[in-house]
Amino acid sequence: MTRDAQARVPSRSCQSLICTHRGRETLVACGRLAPRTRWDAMTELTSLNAGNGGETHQTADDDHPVLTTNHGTPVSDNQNQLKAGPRGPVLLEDEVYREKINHFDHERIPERIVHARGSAAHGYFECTESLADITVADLFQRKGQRTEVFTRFSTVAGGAGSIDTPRDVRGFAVKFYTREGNWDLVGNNIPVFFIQDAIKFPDLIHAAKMEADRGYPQAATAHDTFWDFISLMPESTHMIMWAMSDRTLPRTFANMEGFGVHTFRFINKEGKSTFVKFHWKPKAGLASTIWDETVKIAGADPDFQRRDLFDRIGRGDYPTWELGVQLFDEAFANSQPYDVLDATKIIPEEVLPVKIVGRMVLDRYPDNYFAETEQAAFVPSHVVPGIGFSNDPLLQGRLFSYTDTQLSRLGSVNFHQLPINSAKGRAAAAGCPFMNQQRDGHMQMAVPKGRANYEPNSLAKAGEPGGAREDATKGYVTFPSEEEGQKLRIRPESFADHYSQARLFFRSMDPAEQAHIASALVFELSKVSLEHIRVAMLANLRNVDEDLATRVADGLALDLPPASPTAAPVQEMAPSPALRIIRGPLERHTLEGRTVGILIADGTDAAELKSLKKAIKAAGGHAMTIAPKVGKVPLSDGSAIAADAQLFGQPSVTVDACAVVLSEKAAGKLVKEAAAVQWVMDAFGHLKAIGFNAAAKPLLDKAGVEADEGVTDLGDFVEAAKKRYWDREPNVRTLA
Ligand code: HDD
Repeated sequence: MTRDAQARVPSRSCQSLICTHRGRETLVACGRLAPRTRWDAMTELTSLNAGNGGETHQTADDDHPVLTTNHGTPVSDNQNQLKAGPRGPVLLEDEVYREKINHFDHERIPERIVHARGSAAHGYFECTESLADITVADLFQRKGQRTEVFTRFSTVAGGAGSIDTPRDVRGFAVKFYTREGNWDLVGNNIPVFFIQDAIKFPDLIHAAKMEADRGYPQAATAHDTFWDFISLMPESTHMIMWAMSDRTLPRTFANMEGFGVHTFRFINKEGKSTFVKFHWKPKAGLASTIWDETVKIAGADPDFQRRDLFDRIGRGDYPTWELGVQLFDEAFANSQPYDVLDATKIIPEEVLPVKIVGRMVLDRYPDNYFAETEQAAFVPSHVVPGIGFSNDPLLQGRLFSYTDTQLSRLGSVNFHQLPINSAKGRAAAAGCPFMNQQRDGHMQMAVPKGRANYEPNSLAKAGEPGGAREDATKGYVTFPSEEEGQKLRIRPESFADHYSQARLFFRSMDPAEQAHIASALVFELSKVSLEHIRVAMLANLRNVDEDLATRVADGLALDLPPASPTAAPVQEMAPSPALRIIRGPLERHTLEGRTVGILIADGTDAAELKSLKKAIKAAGGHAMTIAPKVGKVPLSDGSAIAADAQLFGQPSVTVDACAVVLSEKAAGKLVKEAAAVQWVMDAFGHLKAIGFNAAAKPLLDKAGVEADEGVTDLGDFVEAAKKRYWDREPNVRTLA
């Protein structure tokens, strides 16, 4: 009898009671509860619920401490509300129930207005090259010095419950718990931004997120309001080139670069300032997905990237990045054909090389998503001695916004006391995360002793604690840059060039990447319902590159409009091959950290499977067996293994390379199984290596796999599996 059925059974004359004991249910015999007095009945209920009659009941024991309320009162029954009689009304005095539900009702906090969907991990930063002559920042002083970090990756536009793989910029926020306080480097996986001045940020985000009246699209940028805003903000054109490129389709978090975006300052012990731009370079290399693959991943596994982060850390394949800096002075800045204070510009690496000064290893995932990932507050104005800001107006605007948003998100000026935000590097070094005379406020966790809640005071002279004092020698010193000028709301002329670097980016790309950009623009603008917006975008694209504009116009079946007017002449800049993913300096041909899916079924050759798995492991890869039935796959030698995943739940989009190892009989069956045919077809269409044994050939034929360099027998497969086959692309899809 189900619980529902039982609950309906009791009649007035024959009461039955359901007790839940460790998830099991017992029907208490009718008649046993005939109450003598209310108190007797309560006592009896309690004893019944507390495990009479040999029923297993949850009790505090060596494995389980005593359950208590939030105020520490031990709880005797966590299964039933307090009632007046077994079938009577619930009593208001039930504090155990009220406290539990009251807490539950308030479990959610407002999600981040942007970057709501994210995943994070703990790790460390290690200085590999001292920067002691450039900055006093403690974490860069000594080679080998380690600093704890917490790093959160995010999408920008979607809500917390959206998907991991929309076409979107990814946040790349690092909190360094240095011995001199927390430094938050709150960057993205793209080195430029949409706008030059922070006052436009609310407009950008309103236009990018779901449309105000209809509440969709979630996470996607392919819609009217986004492209309307972009078409009217030519300064966003460089960022749009990046956003339409494969950069916004990262394979995993571990395969992304990160950038501080703005120009910052380092300040050394002589008080000298050096401008700096920060770069994170992934050890696993840059890798992206193909649009069709991305769309399918979103359906197959909306949590693909956060799962990968956890899996990698679980396997010991710790995501690792090198930290690089571009260092320059005022003279260099003045010699460039753009303004280093303009966040829509890069300094090409070919012009100013990136110097590697450290590495970050993420080796521990959070214990609790809410307490750590959700409550982490990243605040770009949180810097430490030796690090300062430039006058970039986007950066300056950000310095206000982030503290402000934490007040509504986390609800208190004391958000710095939450464990994830607490300055634990300083606590370890100086014995205390913070020392000052700020007091009280919502959710104050500290219990400061004494009366020194003001400064200066002379209480120490009377033997009382006097509290902390400033220290002009060790404290944070702002770089004393000289500033003067009229108060104006104006954009400098040096910010007027909106197209030269967009052109630089597009022309630096590999032809395959250029085709992806053109195709992405066609896709996105095809989803725009207002034709004048498409036309306005085409007019802007003509200033980037005629060929690009023509390809997009052709894909939209529109005539090319005249180019839009430019505020400054478009300059020809030398291409920067360092910007490429495909055939670029960070493309890695390797199996390290990557997953190879092996499709197996009844009768798969045990020896072939064993040697393939061994070879994948030897190459640093992770082998995942995938079968129509997950529990038990009988192999050719009479043995059987459990598969790692089931065919329908693990389409080939979720793995990096694909092997098919089947018996003739199983292949004969699988040619009639759409999921198996699609598994192979997608692997081919997504330009992945496919290794197969002879018996699997009919499945490859059914999937339309054509012979090429990436389609091999099992012997050559592991080597072939280390890369994607970009040359195959024109054979499998039409690109703009
Ligand atoms: Fe921002 C969050 C990155 C411009 C206002 N931003 C946020 C996060 C990242 C960035 C990675 C998520 C941090 C986390 O994981 O909690 N934002 C950037 C970059 C920008 C940028 C790289 C330009 C270079 N942002 C920007 C501007 C403003 C904001 C110009 C406002 C003037 N950003 C916010 C915010 C958020 C935020 C509303 C939302 C949640 C939060 O701060 O803590 O305040």
